[in-house]
Amino acid sequence: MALLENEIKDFVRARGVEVVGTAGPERLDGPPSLDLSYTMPGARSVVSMALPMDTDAIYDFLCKRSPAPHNLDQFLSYQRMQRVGKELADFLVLRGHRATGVPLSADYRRAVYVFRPRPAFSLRLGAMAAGVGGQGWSGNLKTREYGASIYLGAVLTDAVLESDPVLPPGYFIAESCVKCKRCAKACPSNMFEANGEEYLLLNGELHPRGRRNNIDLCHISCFGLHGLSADKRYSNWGLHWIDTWVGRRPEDRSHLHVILDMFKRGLTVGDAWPRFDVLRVLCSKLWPPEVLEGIPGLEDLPEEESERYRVLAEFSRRMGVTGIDDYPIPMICGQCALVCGPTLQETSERYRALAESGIVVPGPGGRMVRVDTYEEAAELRRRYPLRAGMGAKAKDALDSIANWHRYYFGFEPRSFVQSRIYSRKLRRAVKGQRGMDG
Ligand code: B12
Repeated sequence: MALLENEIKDFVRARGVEVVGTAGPERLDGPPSLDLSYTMPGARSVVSMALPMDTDAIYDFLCKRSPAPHNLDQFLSYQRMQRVGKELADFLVLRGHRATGVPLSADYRRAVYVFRPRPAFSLRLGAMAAGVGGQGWSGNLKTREYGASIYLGAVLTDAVLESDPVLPPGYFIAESCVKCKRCAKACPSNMFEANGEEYLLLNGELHPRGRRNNIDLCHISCFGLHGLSADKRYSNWGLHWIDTWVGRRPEDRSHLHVILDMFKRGLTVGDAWPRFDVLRVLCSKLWPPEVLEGIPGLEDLPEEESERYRVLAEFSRRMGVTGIDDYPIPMICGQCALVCGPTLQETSERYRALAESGIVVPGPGGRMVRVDTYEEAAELRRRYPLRAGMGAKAKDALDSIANWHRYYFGFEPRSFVQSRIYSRKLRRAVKGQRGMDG
């Protein structure tokens, strides 16, 4: 490996990010969101980095003890990744190159249907190209070191970097996912199937993953609009249910029904925009040190749940987001990634923790209460309904419409053309493979 690549890795590892890889221009033939020039004109290479999620915080989350440690872990880790990205970009500039850190989420391309987000640059695809990991059954990027429970970051540069070796297509699927698929069981809205594959085309190779039913289902559970599993045995940390989905397989509903249900629920909860906005502002930039001043680390997080919420609400407020102070928990799902550990044994332990964790619903004073059965949860929901006032609902509906329009709505000819070309190549490759399979 050449000198600059080694320097980059030493630089990143010295800042505590152990898993790092590079991909040069010959490795970047794939879906449109692998086009580096969309984010940085003239970029030729990507440096991909992965940080592990905190394991104790994952267990607190999955066991329904508290969602606060995992949320704080995400807040701090995303900022840490932004900082390492910025420092690495500055380092490359000092070496005479151009370079930029990539936003860590919510940097979507403009689209007519804004809720099927296409990132400007896909960190998962970058990580696959740079040999940091491979696609797991859930579509999450999986690493040998930590499984899929990771945060990804990347720096793009005009330097031509030597590429690291990649994992062969289907590496994790064959090695562990076929025996496991706990991720599919951990998704409350059944966004993807435990059986049936689909493919991603990267550098001429087809990478398998679980067939997706409908990506809107992922938004519905990840943004807390419906958090109850179809078998009514466990939930995520979301506040709401879509009543007509209870006890049903949401994936059996048509796409149009799912969209209508998503709008009906999302536009009446009263705090949908600030819940998304925290993620947007957290992931889009490196905040100045004042924002983190006095915010405890995970090990110093107070024991009392309301105190923990105060810490998270304060963090959000310093980033300019208000309106979710009573329950400042933006990351309420992601269970497909959280259960996926570095070994099959760890994954099955995490899944067991989730499957036996029961259901959380808002109880007295809106505080989340954990119960064992669906009947108890349904009774609490009847006794303590969460109802936003008309004013809050109207304001939030207007904020949501205005801001999704402002940041994400539009038509981009370039993305449209790239997408058509990629789709055609993918169809051909899949047909070719089926032909070879006989
Ligand atoms: C959009 C998004 C979401 C959405 C949608 C999730 C999804 N499944 O796509 C929501 C908000 C629901 C979400 C949820 C979660 N996310 Co998220 N999310 C992203 C984001 C911004 C882009 C994901 C992505 O790469 N999509 C594009 C491609 C790869 O997805 P695709 O649909 O499979 O692509 C196909 C087509 O769309 C097409 N295509 C690709 N690009 C383009 C572009 C255009 C224009 C067109 C037309 C087509 C097209 O080709 C592809 C293959 O055929 C990334 C950050 C980033 N910038 O990369 C984080 C990211 C993927 N999320 C992450 C995480 C951790 C989560 C959660 C666990 C929640 C949490 N705790 O944070 C869950 C996991 C859900 C899941 N199973 O994926 C991590 C992933 C870690 C990992 N191990 O992979 C990332 C990388 C953020 C980070 N910085 O770490 N996420």
